[in-house]
Amino acid sequence: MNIYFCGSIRGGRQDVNVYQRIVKQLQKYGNVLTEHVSYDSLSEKGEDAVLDGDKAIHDRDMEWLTMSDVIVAEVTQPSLGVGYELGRAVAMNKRVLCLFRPSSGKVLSAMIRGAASTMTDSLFHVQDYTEDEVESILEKYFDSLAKN
Ligand code: 6IA
Repeated sequence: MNIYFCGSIRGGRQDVNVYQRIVKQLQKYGNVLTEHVSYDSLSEKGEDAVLDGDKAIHDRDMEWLTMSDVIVAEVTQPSLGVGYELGRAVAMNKRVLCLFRPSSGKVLSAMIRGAASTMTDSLFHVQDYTEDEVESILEKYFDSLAKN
């Protein structure tokens, strides 16, 4: 299974430790195409040094998004790029799980929360969680995918 993980880069890297915990767990279920989003070494400013530039990043990420079977996004730290990826994923009829931590004190965008449905067969889900629940929530989600 190809898994596309989304997390904030230029939107701010303060949640990188949570991204690492999520990616580590996701790797138990499939091939995480975007493992680099969880790298400590990737800073919100450093990307400017990339030789091929932003167009290459965008085009490669869209290719990976197209190849992916499921998209998991950590959406607590707002990011234009993550919002864009989610919109494109919905347009491609992809299965999406958004993870949000209410303990951050932030309020999730209505365009993300409002895109979700509580129906179990819905493709787009938003799950509130605490950091300690990362493993159990992902286990439950991927178990349910395996059954359907
Ligand atoms: O607007 P943001 O930068 O916060 O958007 C973050 C999202 O866009 C992530 O979920 C990524 O999938 C994607 N994204 C943004 N910048 C990059 C990037 N930069 N590489 C890959 N995906 C990106 C260069 C990093 C490279 C040196 C390893």
